[in-house]
Amino acid sequence: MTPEEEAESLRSRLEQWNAEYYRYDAPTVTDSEYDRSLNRLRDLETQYPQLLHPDSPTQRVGAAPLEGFASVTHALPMLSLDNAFNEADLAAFDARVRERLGIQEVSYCCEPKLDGIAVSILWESGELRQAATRGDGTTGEDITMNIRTIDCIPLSLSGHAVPELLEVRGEVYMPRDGFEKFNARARAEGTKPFVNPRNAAAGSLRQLDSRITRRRPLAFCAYSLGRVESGEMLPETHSETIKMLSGWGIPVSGLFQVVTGVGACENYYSDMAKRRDDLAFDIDGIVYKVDNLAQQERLGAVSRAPRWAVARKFPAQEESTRLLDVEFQVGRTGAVTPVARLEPVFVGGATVSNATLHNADEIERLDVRVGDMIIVRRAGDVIPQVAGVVQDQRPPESEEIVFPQHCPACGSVLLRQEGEAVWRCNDGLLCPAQRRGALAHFVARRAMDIDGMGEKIIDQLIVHDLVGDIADIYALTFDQLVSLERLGEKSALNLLQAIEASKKTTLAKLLYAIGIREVGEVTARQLAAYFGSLEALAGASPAQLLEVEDVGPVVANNISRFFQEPANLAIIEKLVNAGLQWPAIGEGSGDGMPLSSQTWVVTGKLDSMTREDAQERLRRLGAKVSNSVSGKTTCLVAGPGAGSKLKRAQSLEIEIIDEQQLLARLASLES
Ligand code: D41
Repeated sequence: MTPEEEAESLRSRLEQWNAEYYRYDAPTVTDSEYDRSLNRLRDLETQYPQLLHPDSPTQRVGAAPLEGFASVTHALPMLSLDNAFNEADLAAFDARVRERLGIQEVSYCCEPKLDGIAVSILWESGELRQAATRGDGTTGEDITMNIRTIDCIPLSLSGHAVPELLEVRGEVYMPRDGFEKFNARARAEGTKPFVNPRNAAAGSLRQLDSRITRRRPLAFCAYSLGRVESGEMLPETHSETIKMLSGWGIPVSGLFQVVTGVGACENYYSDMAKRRDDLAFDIDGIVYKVDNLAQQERLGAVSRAPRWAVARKFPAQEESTRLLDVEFQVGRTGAVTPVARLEPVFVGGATVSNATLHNADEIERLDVRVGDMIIVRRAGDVIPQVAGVVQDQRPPESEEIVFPQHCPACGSVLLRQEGEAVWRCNDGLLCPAQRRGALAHFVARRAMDIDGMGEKIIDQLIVHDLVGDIADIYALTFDQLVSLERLGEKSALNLLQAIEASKKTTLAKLLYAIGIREVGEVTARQLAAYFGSLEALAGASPAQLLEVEDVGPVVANNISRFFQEPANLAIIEKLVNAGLQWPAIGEGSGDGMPLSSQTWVVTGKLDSMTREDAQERLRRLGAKVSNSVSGKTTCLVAGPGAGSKLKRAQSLEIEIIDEQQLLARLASLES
């Protein structure tokens, strides 16, 4: 291939991918593959300047507006960001900045690069007037109605000296939990899930009907100023500007940090790379900005990107690899999940060789076959999943994936309930796979916390028929345990001790551990607090169950059916006879505890313990722990990374403490 031919082929491929990415929210390649091709084209164009076309994909970003939205011309263009792909690129950026400014060391504002959609929002006299997508940087689409539906964006600004006209640029994104919930619902209802949170945000903003956008869990984070008219003197640095915006009620990242020198920039990068998985939203890198605005001015911009900013990307969270095979796993509720076996690939900081395909509908929706090149996505602590198929790389020998009609573990016929996407084995504890899942769930740390009973031991207990149900764990003897492979006398004794210790538990933990379908930890706690005793819960009518916070008709029905099933009642009786006990939760039992009648919220990252541990310790002191800040909140514990909850607590003037203060209080109260 001549350089001309290669450039031409790269150009048309990139155009195609670009259109798919920006206009239809349906990427067929990974970002890293896109970047590789774009870089190759850029290299060719640098080497052979005669190959450079004005309409080359290297010369623009985004695509022209779609029909249906009015277009908006940005008074100040919305610039794009240059990329630094490694430490050397970043060092070169810093060297250029220092040379142009003629100074030894530069202060940079480091901020996470949110993986969302860039928008511009305009407030006039403090009222939200207009919002537009970035589009091609010069012209975007009027999405005012859609932006107005996003809860965290203030419709009117508050605070001191709000300018007559204020235009703010920022990123609209979908936090991970909202994305997971949205997709889980889409999968259960058999509608189309989104490939990743970025596409979800793009697709949501592109709705012509803003009532649809309203139902999407979107958020916003400001990253720079656009036009400003009148008002008081503006700050001299980018970081002060961001703080000023925050003071008017506009959401900003709590994670930015001003540092001096490129070494400190690297430290920030590795720090955030480590914390990336714990954040509530996807970030795809770090943006470094010269903090001093006068220095920014002197540096200026070249071809639509400022010379004073650069984005350093993290390793990709999506990669393409080969689908080698599909296996079907049976979970503790009997749900059959197709699991993709993959050619191992490094993605999102780990080597991945398995990914979920969710269910039969998803296989059909993706139109995936064994042998295909697929796109695997791994973000945060979410299970890796097959997010797409590279259809034009399908090999001729690819094979259709046939969903089984019988349970791969016990052979019983699989059934699918009306309106559900999931096929299930309905043999309950008669199915070894379900028995295994039930046991693993029961002994887990957050359930009965039986240390030392790992999957290998559980498998052996099932194979040797030593446990039929979860209650049989309490009848295990020393002789039975030492007879298992790879379990010495010492380990067997330790395991027996752990089993014994687990008998002292709480009602909430027991309710979670027995595995009522869709009763997670939070619901279990609410049920325990509401009913106070197992007897009261077991005798509750569906109507009474619906009174409990978060319990809807489906969960109420699951609970009430669970306690009508004689086999379940027999297991509970066996557990009680084995000596399981939990403190009674009498009426007003919280009284007299140091934090009773208080409501606490914990947000952001903690260093010395997990958020869950902090919540547990607060609960033990009698506090009610909630996930959202409201007028009823007594105190907010905010670690680094706290976002909207912190803002809300500030605006409601609720007490806010950090981890050190929390530790001090716990220490004084826990005696
Ligand atoms: O978080 C982001 N995605 C982000 C994007 C950010 N933190 N800062 C940004 N800063 C800029 C400049 C320097 C041009 C004001 C950006 C973007 N631009 C940007 N986002 C999409 C295109 C450009």
